[in-house]
Amino acid sequence: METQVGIVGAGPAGLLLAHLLQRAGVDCVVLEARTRDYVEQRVRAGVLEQGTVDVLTETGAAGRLRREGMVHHGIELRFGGAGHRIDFSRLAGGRAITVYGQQEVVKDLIAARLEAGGTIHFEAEAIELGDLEGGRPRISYRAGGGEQQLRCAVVAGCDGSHGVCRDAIQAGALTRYERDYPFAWLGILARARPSSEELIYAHHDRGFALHSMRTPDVTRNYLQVAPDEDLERWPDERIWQELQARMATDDGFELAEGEIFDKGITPMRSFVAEPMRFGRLFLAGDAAHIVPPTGAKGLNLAVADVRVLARALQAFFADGDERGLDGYSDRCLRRVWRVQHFSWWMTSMLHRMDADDPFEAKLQRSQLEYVCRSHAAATTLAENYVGLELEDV
Ligand code: RFL
Ligand code: PHB
Repeated sequence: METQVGIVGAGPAGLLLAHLLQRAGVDCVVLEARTRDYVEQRVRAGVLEQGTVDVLTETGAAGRLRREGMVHHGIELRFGGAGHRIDFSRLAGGRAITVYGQQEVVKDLIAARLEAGGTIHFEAEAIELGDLEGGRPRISYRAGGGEQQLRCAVVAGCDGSHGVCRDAIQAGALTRYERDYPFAWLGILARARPSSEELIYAHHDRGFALHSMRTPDVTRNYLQVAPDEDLERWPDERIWQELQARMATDDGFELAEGEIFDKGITPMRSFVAEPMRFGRLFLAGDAAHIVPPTGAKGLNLAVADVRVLARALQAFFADGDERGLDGYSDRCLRRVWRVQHFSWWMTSMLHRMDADDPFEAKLQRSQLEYVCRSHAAATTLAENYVGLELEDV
């Protein structure tokens, strides 16, 4: 098999890249290790920045998103028994976020590709990349019980944090930056109506909690837990009890409960691999970087990478212009580090850090109060949360 761009991974990064390339007349093949059903059901992020919604809208992939997505103009920070609203309309120039599940974006992008006559090879697992520094890279993959090869001019490594593309880069060519956090998130989906119109980020002595949603009948809630937490120790009653305790306010807020139909633990990690290019391989999304989910940025950062990459590839294949490809890594990394800082900052401000460090707890509380009182500090949170424009990064 041969193509112009071999895309490894059908997550948001790989699927959006295929969608943008198809519209630009660049030929590509998508290889995905899992089944279609698996990638369409995988529960992950749920907050789309304005820029993410814009690109899906401009390219005709936002029909259902426009109908079913919930536009939010603020979030609540809750601590000390009271809520404090961060108002995006006032602080972020009218930009907003849209709450719409990542797996819905994935379903929409798969449908868009198939409708446009493109294909996605599911159950096709890339195992090795070759000749990345030459003109005809090679992707070896397993499919249908045998091993096959895809030849292409460029490889897009969109295979997430556990993929093979990053590891195909020669030792010494990559620098890794990372930070682990001493906690994880236990996330649930429940058949319960949202208890607030907007997301609630709660800082509490018992640990962080987040109230989010997917539809008018389904909520998504998270609890800070130990990094090695065992799900078996969290029967539904304990989850609700803990959520109620961490979300409680002095005026008697109660979270609506319902049947829990999905439960999982998400590790918290910050990671960047630099540069995001090696020869003819370009990394995008989680393959190149991971952020802790407190800033709701992972999916949006993947989308931002791919927008830059699609433009660069279009110029390369149309005119042989390599400037976009040469600038790809530096251009993306500016946003990546801004988002890394924001995600680390939100994580550090909102979670219970070291229980034995009362000094740290006082600093956190001071920071939270300042963010809620100061127009400048609230603006910093708001403009980063809704997503910075490229020129402001
Ligand atoms: P993805 O979505 O991980 O997609 C990568 C795809 O590549 C496939 N793949 C391969 N295909 C072929 N050959 C191979 N050798 C392959 N190896 C892997 C995988 O099956 C997969 O389909 O990466 P992408 O596209 O970069 O998108 C990034 C986002 O998915 C990610 O940033 C966010 O979802 C992060 N994230 C969350 N973010 C939030 O804001 N809120 C959340 O609640 C949230 N939950 C999560 C998450 C990430 C998680 N992972 C990656 C551990 C929960 C989890 C479990
Ligand atoms: C979600 O709805 O899954 C969600 C919302 C906000 C976050 C992380 C996850 O910061």
